[in-house]
Amino acid sequence: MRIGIVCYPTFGGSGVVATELGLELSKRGHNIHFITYNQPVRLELLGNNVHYHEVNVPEYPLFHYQPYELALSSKLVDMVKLHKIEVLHVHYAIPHAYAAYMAQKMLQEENIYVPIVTTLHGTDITLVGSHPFYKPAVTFSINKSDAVTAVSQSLKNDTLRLFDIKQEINVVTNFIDLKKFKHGFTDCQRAMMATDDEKIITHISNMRAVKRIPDIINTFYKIQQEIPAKLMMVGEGPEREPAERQCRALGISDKVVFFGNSNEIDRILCFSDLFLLPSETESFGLSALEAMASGVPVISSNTGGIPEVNEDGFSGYLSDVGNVDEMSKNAINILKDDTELNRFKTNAKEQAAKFDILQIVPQYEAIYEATLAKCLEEEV
Ligand code: GMT
Repeated sequence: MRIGIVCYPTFGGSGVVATELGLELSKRGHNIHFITYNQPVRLELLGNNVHYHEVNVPEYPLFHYQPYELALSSKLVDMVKLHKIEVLHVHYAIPHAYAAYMAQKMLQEENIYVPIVTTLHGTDITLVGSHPFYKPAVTFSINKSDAVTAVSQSLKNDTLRLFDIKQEINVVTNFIDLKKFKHGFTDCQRAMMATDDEKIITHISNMRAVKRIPDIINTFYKIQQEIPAKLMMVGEGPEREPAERQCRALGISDKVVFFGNSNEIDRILCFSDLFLLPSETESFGLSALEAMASGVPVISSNTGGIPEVNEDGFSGYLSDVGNVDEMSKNAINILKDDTELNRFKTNAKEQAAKFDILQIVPQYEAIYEATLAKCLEEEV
C-alpha cells in the first residue's frame, strides 16, 4: 500500500508514534511518504520505500500568521497525485485532519478519492482541541475522516464526552519496538552519571505545564533526603527554566542534570532506576512505556490513559495528581531495597511487552484495508 503520513516532526509523542509506525510499515513492504514541515526527528534513514516531502510555508509580510494548513493541503494534493498515495494517515487532529479533508475535497474534483485515517493523540482533544476557538473545526474534521483511532480507551471516552462525534472511534494503543530495547544498550556508562550507591531517577517530556514539572522536583527532593539519588531531566519546554530555579532554591542543583532534547533516550533509560510521570492529564504516556520497555519502573499520576499502561503495584505505582507525598513514598519503597527494585524492573519489562509493535501495527493495516475497501465499494 502507498501511505501518506502527516505528523508533527518534533520530539512530541505523536510524532514519535507516527515515525515508528511508518518505519515498521515500510519494513512490512508498504511505501511510506512522510509529509511534514521538517524531517521527523526519529526518521534517520530514508530509502526506497521511505520518503520525506517537506511542506514549505514562505514568509509573506501581509500575513500575521503564515497559513500552514493551506500549504499542507496543497502539498498533500500534489503528493497524492505524484506518488499515487492510497491512504492518508494523519496524526494529531489539529490542523492535520482539517488540512487532509481540504486536500481530499480538492482531489475529488479530479475524480481521485483518498481516504483519511485520523489518529487522536491527546492534547488535540483534551487541551487544545476542545477550546471553543478550535472545537467546531476539530469536530468537523473528526466526523469527516474515513476512519478515526485513539491511542487509549481513556482518550476515546474523552473524545466522545467533549465532542459531538458521529464516527466510530477505534482504540489502537501506542506501541514499542521491543526488538530495539532487547538488543539496546548494554554499555550504559552509568558511572558517568552517578556513583554506585546513588539511584538514577529520570523524567522525559516536552516540559509543558501539563507535565507538572514542579511535582517532579518536589518528589525527587523528598526521595534524595532518604536515598542517595540523581535526577535526569530530559527535554525542552517552557517549564525547564522555572525547574532549574526550583532546584537552586531547594539546594539540589548538583543532583539534577538537565539534558535538553535528546536522541539518546535508550542510553539514558539504560542507566535509569525509576521514571517519574506525574502529569495533570496524559492520554497514554509513551515516555512511560519506553521507560518500562527498558526495565524502568514508573511512578505516575493515575490520570487519563496512564492506568492502561502502568499497572499499580506491578510495573510501578499510581497516585492522584499532585500527591507528591505518596509518589515519593512509593518511589522510596521501590528504591530502598534492591530485591524489590529488581522485581519491579522485571515487571516493567513484562508489562511493556503487551504493547509490542508487532501486535499493534497489523491493527492499523487492517484499518487501512477496511477503509480502502469501503471507499471502493461506495464508488461502485
Ligand atoms: O504531551 C506530549 O508529550 C506530546 C503529545 C503529542 O501529541 O505529541 O503527547 C500526546 O500523545 C502521545 C502519543 O500518543 C501520548 O503518549 C501522550 O500521552 C499525549 N500527551 C498528553 O495527553 C498530554
